[in-house]
Amino acid sequence: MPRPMQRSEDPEAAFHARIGAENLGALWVGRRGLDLTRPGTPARPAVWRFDDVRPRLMEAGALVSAENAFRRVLVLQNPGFGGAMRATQTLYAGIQLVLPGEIAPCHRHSQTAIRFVIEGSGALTTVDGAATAMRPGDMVVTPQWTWHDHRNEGGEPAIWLDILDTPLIDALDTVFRETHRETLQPLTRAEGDMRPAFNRRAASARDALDRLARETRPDPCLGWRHRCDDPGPTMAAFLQRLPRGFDGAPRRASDGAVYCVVEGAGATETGDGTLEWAARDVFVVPGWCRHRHLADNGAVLFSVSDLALQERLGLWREQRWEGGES
Ligand code: GTQ
Repeated sequence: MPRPMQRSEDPEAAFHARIGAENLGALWVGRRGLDLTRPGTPARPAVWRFDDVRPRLMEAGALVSAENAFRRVLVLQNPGFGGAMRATQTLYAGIQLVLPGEIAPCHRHSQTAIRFVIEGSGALTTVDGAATAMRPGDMVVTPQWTWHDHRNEGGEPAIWLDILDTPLIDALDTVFRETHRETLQPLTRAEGDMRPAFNRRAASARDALDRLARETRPDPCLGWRHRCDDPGPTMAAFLQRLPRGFDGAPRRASDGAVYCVVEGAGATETGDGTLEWAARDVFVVPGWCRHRHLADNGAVLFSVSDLALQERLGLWREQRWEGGES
């Protein structure tokens, strides 16, 4: 009877072991069994319900001040990344709390930040010397390397969703960050001086969306979707209306997205479970994940993805199943 072959006697295994020590690897082995026809993001469809997150945020509020935490944020960690600070492969998302009278100190960084205001009307963000009020539904952009601080001058907690391109900028090894010598930067300009405008008021995006809904037919997969002016070189932001009774056609796109539910309730079906969501919840649809939206009573969704960068690189793809075929 032949002896079972020992590892050391298998010339290929011995080869791999030897070259591994020389920082070499065999491509045909590393790829074995992988589906190389499509991206394989570890990101999973996920939802964070505001009613679950808010009490945790208030606990955090009792534990640490905004100033001591620097940013008092609960990070939305996609379960596919094992506790890493990623909502998708390229986007970071977190829910930030600034209590009445508090300050989140001034700093700047090479990432672009988008804030979508969920609760409270008393907060202000200052971006490069110009202050803007943050009201529910507003999208406030902090362009890369602009000084920014937040303060709450009102009487209620201010809560917003932060979306940053941190995992993307980190992948390029280009994360830089600087703290301002003062907690609050001096105000040097009127809000309107900022070009391009860094606060895309909720009302103006809603006007654009309403116009779309009046003048066009809803897209079978997306309903009506308005693309806001790109908040920077990497990310795109959308405001989208799913009409009453929406029973969307399946679609997938190479840009994974973080959604915040502005109004209404509904569900998003994926091959990896159904996400049920309502106003103020946040959910993630990973890149190239086939999904469809449902909204019996209609809904309005805000979303952000890395579409702007994918377009610049000529990489963006989309696939739709509009004819009802599977
Ligand atoms: O408000 O500047 O959620 O720098 C993460 C990093 C918020 C901010 C975050 C940040 C900020």
